[in-house]
Amino acid sequence: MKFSKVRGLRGEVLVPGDKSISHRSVMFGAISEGNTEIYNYLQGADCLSTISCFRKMGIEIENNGDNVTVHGKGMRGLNRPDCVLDCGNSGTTIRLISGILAAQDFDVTLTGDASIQKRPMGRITEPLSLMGADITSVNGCAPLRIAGKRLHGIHYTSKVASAQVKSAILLAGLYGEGETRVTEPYVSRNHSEIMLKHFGADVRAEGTTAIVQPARELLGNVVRVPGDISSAAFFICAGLMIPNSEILIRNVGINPTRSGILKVCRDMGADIRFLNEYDGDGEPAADVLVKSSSLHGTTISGEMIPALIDEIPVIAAMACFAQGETVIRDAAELKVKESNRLEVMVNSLTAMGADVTETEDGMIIRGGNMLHGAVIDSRLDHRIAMTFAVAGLCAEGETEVLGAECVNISYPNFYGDLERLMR
Ligand code: SPQ
Repeated sequence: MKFSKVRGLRGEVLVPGDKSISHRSVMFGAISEGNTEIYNYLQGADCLSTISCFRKMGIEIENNGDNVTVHGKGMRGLNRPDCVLDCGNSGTTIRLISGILAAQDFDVTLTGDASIQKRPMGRITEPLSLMGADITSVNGCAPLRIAGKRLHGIHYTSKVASAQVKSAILLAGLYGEGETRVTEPYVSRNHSEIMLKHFGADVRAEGTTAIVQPARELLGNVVRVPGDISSAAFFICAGLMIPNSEILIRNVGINPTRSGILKVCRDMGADIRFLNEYDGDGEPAADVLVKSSSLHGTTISGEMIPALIDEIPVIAAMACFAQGETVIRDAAELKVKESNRLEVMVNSLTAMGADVTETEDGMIIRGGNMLHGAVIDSRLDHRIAMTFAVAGLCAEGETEVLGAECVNISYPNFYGDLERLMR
């Protein structure tokens, strides 16, 4: 798909439902008693993989476009699937489901696409094994073979701040004997803690430690999924960096453990305002108004990183249009996402004429150079494809994004929504 310079982006956009919250609503609904009604469920390929896995374990799930009903069968109601569970491209699906399956009374195999088969699974198999799970992997990667076992609680200290690791352990902890604690270096997104509480589990946080008690049952509930800030990020950054732009992005989730991008943009001099703020069952949301802004460089590191980990590619592109230097540190996790997002960003921005240097755990971007069009290989990574669609709108000449269709993972209508704003 090809992109070239626009005169501005103007109008309103309603981004699709949050991917992390959508996954969790189906998973937690499936192991709850009674029905879970989900509004604004993300119809991206990753969340459809989660639905498909639970259907294969005997859970009836009605998917009527945006709204999904899960007919939960309780914590012990899953059936042994008669095939391998395919998690597609979704790290969240394979890692969180593993926490649930480790405690069932059947064996199962989980796998996914070529990218999933390269992503590290030792980060979940190690703590789950310490809880008594029986999981075998292929050199620390999928396919994962899980033989359900009786589990017990642990206090696990994770080297990485990862919501997927934390959530897998908490889910296993619901089934374990005794309390389970997970301590992270920094707090990662807390959607599991919020939603498990909403479904009746005893979960709490103490600093960077999440604590869960074993549960006898969870109760199905209503989940209203806010718009995904990781999808909104492309419009936020595009609106700020493309002159003559003004975009209102409606119903964006602004949970503080996810909304680090807003702080960083404001630190860079961005004009961003909230028009309506509201609290949706513990997951706050707002309409976000962004206007073209004169940006300057900043430093992003430490505890800020987990709150904007998936937004770093588009923030890096935006930093090319900011005056001065932007330093991104402590972001080595980007190397183990759908692609090595550090390497791909540095190489692709350099191909467009940016002044970027890769470091051990991040990059340094010296902004202010005009970018020019290039052919960019998305590596079938949805965040990379959307980042370079946006970069292509303010570069000189034409930018071609290869594998552009991979946006269907998290934002199937992305290009249509972007086009409607173009002036
Ligand atoms: O689900 P997946 O493939 O891991 O998706 C990504 C993404 O960019 O959409 C990461 F590649 O988001 C992760 C995120 O990076 C989703 C997630 C979650 O829902 O719990 C947590 C983050 O991953 P991690 O490894 O930091 O826990």
